[in-house]
Amino acid sequence: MIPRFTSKLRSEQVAAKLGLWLGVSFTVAFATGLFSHFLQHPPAWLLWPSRPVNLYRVTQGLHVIGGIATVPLLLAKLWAVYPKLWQWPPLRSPGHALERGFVLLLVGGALFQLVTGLLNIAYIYPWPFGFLQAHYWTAYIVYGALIIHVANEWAKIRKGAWSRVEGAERRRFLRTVAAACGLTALVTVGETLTPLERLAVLAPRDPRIGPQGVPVNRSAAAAGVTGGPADYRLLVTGAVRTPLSLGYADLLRLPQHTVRLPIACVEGWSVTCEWTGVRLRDLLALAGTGPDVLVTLESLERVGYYRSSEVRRPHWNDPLTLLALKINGRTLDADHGYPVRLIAPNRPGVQQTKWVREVRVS
Ligand SMILES: Nc1nc2c(c(=O)[nH]1)N[C@H]1C(S)=C(S)[C@@H](COP(=O)(O)O)O[C@H]1N2
Ligand SMILES: [Mo]
Repeated sequence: MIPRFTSKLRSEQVAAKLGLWLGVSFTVAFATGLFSHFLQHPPAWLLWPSRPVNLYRVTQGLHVIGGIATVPLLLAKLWAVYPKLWQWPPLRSPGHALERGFVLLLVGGALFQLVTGLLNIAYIYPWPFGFLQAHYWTAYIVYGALIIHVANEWAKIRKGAWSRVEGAERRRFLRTVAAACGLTALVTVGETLTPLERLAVLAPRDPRIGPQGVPVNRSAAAAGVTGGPADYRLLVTGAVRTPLSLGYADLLRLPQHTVRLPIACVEGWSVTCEWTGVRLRDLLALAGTGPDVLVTLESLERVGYYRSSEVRRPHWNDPLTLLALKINGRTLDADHGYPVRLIAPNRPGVQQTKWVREVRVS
């Protein structure tokens, strides 16, 4: 039997408004998501700039906080259009069947993106597939289906999305949804917007909790990194005139610079710290390298996705890019990459390699 839907809050206009907001949110998520992906997997010809310093912090904050805040919005939209599931006959024509197929893809894909995104930042991985691949490819499916949906519904969107909604209860309903989204953002955004950090009660990361007041994703113990500075050597190898092998004390004797840069994790949290250490470009100059080299950093960590990272010219040449020895004036904690870690502007956290052992030039 087909259920009867009696709520007066539902209307084409309400659905169109919610759809418009979702369209904006999904566009932001898609754009910032692609930015993050291609920052981490750039084609050979692509040189991302190292400035603005906080660009990645902002785009990834938008991606994650925006995604979290979209949850109430998507639920409201699904509630508003849910009676359509029961339309009869379910398929009127091949064209109608195709249209419904795309809606199914859109709804399924949108739910998939939000659920996998939320679980990922909560460090829960109850699935057999790789999060990155699945979240990345589903984004194209969802956004493609969204464009088709907008084209199919254009007449209703034009009529309903921009005009004032009829009915005081419906306007109140929409205001409530907007408030729910705003509140969700407000209690999470503190994980990246430091002045609001005390409000970040729902955020999976409190930006104040961790060794030296800075969060850690992978600890030294988890990465299997041990050993003191006595046997530590930083190697500069590859396409250099003079390969280097520097001890911890040698590094401390090189010119030290202090910079303020954020760690901006792909999971959305970020914190600005004051870092002190040796400029990567000074080290490269000491070893003698060409002007257009590619630098690969290798960590003391033996296995793990983020044990190595590439640094292209805009980043290694930036005077803010350091092989840091100190954080906020104190020797790095083992969990923050002691003895040496990379810190560079406009760069995802996963590429801020900790426990650097080798600087390989090619
Ligand atoms: N060698 C190594 N470096 C690493 C990681 C790692 O797993 N291994 N994690 C990265 C990630 S995901 C982030 S967000 C930053 C966090 O730096 P922090 O632990 O000092 O805050 O380190 C990065 N550097
Ligand atoms: Mo991260």
